[in-house]
Amino acid sequence: MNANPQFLAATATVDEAAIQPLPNSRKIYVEGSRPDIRVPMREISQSDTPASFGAEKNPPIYVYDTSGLYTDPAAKIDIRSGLPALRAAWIEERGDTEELPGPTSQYGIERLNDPKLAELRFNLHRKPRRAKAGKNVSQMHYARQGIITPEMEYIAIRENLRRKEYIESLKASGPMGQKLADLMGRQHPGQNFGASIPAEITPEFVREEVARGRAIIPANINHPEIEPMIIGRNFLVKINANIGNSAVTSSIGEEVEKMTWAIRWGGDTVMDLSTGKHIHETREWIIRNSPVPIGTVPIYQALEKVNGKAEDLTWEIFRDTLIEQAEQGVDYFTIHAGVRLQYVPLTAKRMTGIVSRGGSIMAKWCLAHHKESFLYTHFEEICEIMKAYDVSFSLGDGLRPGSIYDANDEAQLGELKTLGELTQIAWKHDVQVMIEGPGHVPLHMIKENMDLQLEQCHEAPFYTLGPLTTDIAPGYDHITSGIGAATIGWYGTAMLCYVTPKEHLGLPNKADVKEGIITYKLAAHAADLAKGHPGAQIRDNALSKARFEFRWEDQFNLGLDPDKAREFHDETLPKDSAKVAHFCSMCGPHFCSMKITQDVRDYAASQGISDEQALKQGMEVKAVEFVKSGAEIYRKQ
Ligand code: IRN
Ligand code: FE2
Repeated sequence: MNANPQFLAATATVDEAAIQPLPNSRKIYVEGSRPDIRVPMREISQSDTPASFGAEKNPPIYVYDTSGLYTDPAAKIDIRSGLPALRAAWIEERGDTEELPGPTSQYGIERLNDPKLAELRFNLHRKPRRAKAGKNVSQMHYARQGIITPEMEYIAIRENLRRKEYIESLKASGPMGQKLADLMGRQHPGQNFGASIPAEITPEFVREEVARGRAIIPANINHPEIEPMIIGRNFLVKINANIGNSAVTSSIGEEVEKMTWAIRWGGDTVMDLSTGKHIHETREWIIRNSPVPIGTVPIYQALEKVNGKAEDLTWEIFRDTLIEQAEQGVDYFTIHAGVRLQYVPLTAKRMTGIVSRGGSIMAKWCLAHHKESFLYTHFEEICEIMKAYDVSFSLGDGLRPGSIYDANDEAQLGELKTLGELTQIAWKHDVQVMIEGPGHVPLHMIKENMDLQLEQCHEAPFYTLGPLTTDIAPGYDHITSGIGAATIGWYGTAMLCYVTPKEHLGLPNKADVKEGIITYKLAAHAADLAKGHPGAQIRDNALSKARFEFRWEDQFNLGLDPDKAREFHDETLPKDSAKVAHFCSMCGPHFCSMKITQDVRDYAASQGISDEQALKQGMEVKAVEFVKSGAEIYRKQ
C-alpha cells in the first residue's frame, strides 16, 4: 500500500457507477412507529403486460435493500465525512452509555497521537461510547428484559418487505388485480426442518428470537450508521462478503469502494479481513461509511502487533485490540476460542491440516507454550468487553475441514462441541453469539453437520463458509460452495459467508466480489424458497410472469444482476426491438415453448375449453398452424 497519505485524497470519492440506482428501481422508506424509523426497500417497477397476453397492470414489487444511502439519489454522499448516525438518538435515549473523551485502548491512543497519520485519520471529532459502569448494552440484554428496541421494530418491518400490503393492494385493484394477487401470492409450502417462520414478522417475534439466542442483531453502539438487520434461521437467509487489504495490495480508498460495491449487490454484512499496514485507519473508513454490520477477526491485527510471531501473542495485546476495535464500532468479532490445546494433535491425521488463518495462529500459540488458548481461558473477560459495546461473537471454526477428505472429522466436531459450551457462557452474560462453520463438506454430509450444530450450540445461528461440495474446481469455487451454501441454508444456516471465484487462488477484485455476492444471493434465496419462507416466491413469480410475457426489460430488472442479463441478451439480439420480441435467441422464433404455450391458451380460450383439452383436441390443428406461421417467419427474414 502507498506510504504517502495523500493517496487517500486522490481516491476518496465514491465510484459514480457504483452509486447509481439499479435500473427501474427506486428506494422507498417505510416508516415505523416513530418518524426516525425509516426502513429502506427497493421498489422495482414493471411495464404492463402486452395486449396479446391480456394487457394487465404489473405493480412494482419490493425487495430487500442492503445498499444504504448510496443508491438514494436524494442523499448527499461524502465518504470523507461518513454516513449519518441513524441510530445515535436510539442509543443515547436508552441512557446506559457514556461518551468517552477519546479511545481507551493503548493502541488507539498511540494512533491518535501519531502526527504522521493526521491525513489518514477519519472524523477526528468522533468520540467512542461505552456502557456505563455495570450496564449491559447488548440487544440480547434488552430483549431478555422484555424491551423492544427501535432496532427490533426496524428489523420486523424490513423482513416483511411490505408483502402483505403488496398483496392487499393488488386485491383491492379490481378483478384483474385479484387474479394477479392469487398468482403472486401462491407458493410451494417448503420444508424447513424445524424452523418456524411466522407469516408476518412482528417486533415482538424479533425480540423473542434474540432473547432466546436463536437470532442476533449485530449492532455496536459505536456503529450508529447501520441499518439494523438480523441473523437467525427464522428470518431471511443472509450473506456476508469478505474484503480487506493484505500487505501487498490495495489502498484505503479501494477497500471503501469494495464495501460499497459489495452492499450494492446484496451483501448483508461485510467482514474487513485487512492484514496490511494502516489496518486501524482502513477499518475506520470502512465503518464510518458502512450501513451494514462490519465483522473482523481481531487476532489478525493482534498478530501484526507482534510482527507476525504467533508465540509472542499475549492476552493483554489481544484484549487491547478488542477494545480498540470495539471503540471503532466493529459489530461482530470472529474469535477462535474453540481451538483448544487438546484438539490440535487431532489435526495431524488430516489431509489438509488447519486451513483457518485464525485457527492456525492459535494452534501455533498453544503448541509453542503448551498451554490452553488464552481465548478460551479468558473467555468470560471477553464477554465483559462484548457487552460494554454490544459486539456479537462469531465463534470461529478454527478447525474447519479444508478438504472433502477431512469433512466432519474428530477435530472439527470436537471444536463444535466447545463452541456450544462457550455459547452458553456468552448467553449467561447476555452476549449475542453466532457459530462459524465449514469449509469443505460433500453434499451428503451437510445435514449431519447442521443437525449437530443446532443440537450442540443450542440453536445459536450458524454462519458457514460455503461449504464447498467438491475440491476439483479451482477457479469455480463460488459454484462448488454455492451448491453447499444453498443446501445448508435450506437446512437452517442463518448466514452464508461468500466464496469468490478466486478462492484458493488469489485476492478477489471487484468483479470477483460481485460474482461471489450474486452467487450467494441466489443460494440464500434458493434456501428461503425451499424453507417456504412466507412470500419468498413473490419475486420468482413476478420474474416468471415477465419472462412468459416477453417483458424483457422487466425480466432483467427483476433479476439479481440486471446488467449481466441485459448484456447477455444484447450479445445475440442487440436491437431494441428484440426487447419486445416474443422469442429469444436460445430457441429462436419457431421453437419458443413460451410462445407455443400462449398460443395453446389463446386457442383454448377461443374454443371455450381448458388448456389440457386444447392440447388434446387441437394438437393437429395447431401443428398445421405452427408450420404455416413458421414458414411465414422464414419468408420475412
Ligand atoms: C465463516 C464461517 N467460517 C469461517 N468464516 C469466515 O472465515 C469468517 O467469517 C472470516 O471471514 C473468515 C475467517 O477465516 P479464518 O481466520 O478462520 O481463516
Ligand atoms: Fe478451502
